[in-house]
Amino acid sequence: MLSPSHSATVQQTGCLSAEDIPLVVSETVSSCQVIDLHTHLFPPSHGDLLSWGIDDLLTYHYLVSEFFMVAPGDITHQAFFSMTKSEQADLIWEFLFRRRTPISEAQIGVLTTLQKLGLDDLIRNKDLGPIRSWFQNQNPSEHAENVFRISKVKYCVMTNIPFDERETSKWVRDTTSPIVNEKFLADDLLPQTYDKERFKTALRVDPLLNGDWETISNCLEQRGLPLTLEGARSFLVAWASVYQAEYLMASTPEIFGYHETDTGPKGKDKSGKSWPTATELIDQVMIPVAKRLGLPIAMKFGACRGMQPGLDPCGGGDGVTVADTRPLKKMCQLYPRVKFLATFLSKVNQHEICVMGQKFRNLHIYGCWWYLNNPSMIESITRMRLELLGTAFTSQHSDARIMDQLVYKWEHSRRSITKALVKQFQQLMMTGWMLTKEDVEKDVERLLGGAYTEFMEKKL
Ligand code: RAT
Ligand code: ZN
Repeated sequence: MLSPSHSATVQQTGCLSAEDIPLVVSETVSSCQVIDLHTHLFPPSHGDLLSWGIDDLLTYHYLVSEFFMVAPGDITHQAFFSMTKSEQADLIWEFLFRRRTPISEAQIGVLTTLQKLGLDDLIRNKDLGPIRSWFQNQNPSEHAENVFRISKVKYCVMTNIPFDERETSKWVRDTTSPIVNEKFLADDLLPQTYDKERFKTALRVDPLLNGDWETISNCLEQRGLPLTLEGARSFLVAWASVYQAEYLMASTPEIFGYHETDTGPKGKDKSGKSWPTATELIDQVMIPVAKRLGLPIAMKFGACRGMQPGLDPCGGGDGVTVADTRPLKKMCQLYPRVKFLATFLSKVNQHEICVMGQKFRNLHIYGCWWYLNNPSMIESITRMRLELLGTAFTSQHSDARIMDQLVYKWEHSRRSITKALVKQFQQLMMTGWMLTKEDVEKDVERLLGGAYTEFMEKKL
């Protein structure tokens, strides 16, 4: 809601004055429902796959990495990961929140989350016990809905990995349930009762981009499919239908080549025959499946997996690398009718990828991913994107792994997006352009999900 004085200005002229901009933009951004187009969340009906609550928040991999920077040397990675989750959380609380000022983005994020959940008094006492008790008293389904409401997330897209048995067991009865004629048998599908308006799905296909035929062929074998590229296509078609996927997605390995930059097969099978290359798996499996099902492909570039293997148990061992943008350029050129969504992890890649975003009608840039999901970087990257792309991009996705993280990731992102937009609108108004509150609402809605929907719906 606008404050009375600002409402008055708007009502008289229909147009905003330069002084109105900060408040109007901040109120519009903070009240707009967002589409969160990449998360690692699951519905409460998927039981232990859904992470939520204070112990999960505190043992999030960003915080585990930060803990090890300051923890005593005798707490080894091995010793830490053999503790219970609550013991790990206790240590992180002690070292990062009590002995030091919790000033990093991930640390402030925990506190913003608790504050927005209404736990201000408990934060003041810095006592983890009562915070833990509060979470223990929440019902997971009601809590998830509360988090959606507080963070104003209309829906989130999950990451659904057909190569991961822990996940597939929530959708299909057995690890050996067969795929016949590109389908699972109806009797093998487990009923899904979750709220499909809140949780959408995406089919994750990393082993294709990794050229990891071993993982793929093991899964084909389990499902009674031939160990061929055709078998791989049937596998993905069957899973896309189980999940009702909104898009295919993958992150690339650190060294990722495609066509002229592909370095060849990544291994051999037992008979000594080379595995298919990543290029073959992309061109002959991923692209044909995307075309056939009419699904876009979301790609994430620039993760450097396993930089610190000691942190791998919590998913925190990965680093960042400047990615080669040529493979994406090549895919956009070769397949102008296939839609690609892309995000890059390195700050260094951001300018290059903005320019690429202007050149290809089948490319949509989204989000400030992972190590970029920090206020200063979101603000500067969003500003650059506004300058180069107008509102034809998606400003953020949360990548939340813990349900409660939606609260802080969106609260903090909204603040940074507001700052970037205010500056850009002020530039616009210096030209004498008449801007209404409706214009601002339309632009904000685009940045927070509308541009994604427009891209998904547009005909190429
Ligand atoms: O952001 C993260 O939490 C990372 O660990 C990755 O999972 C990344 O988001 C990915 O999707 O690969
Ligand atoms: Zn992710």
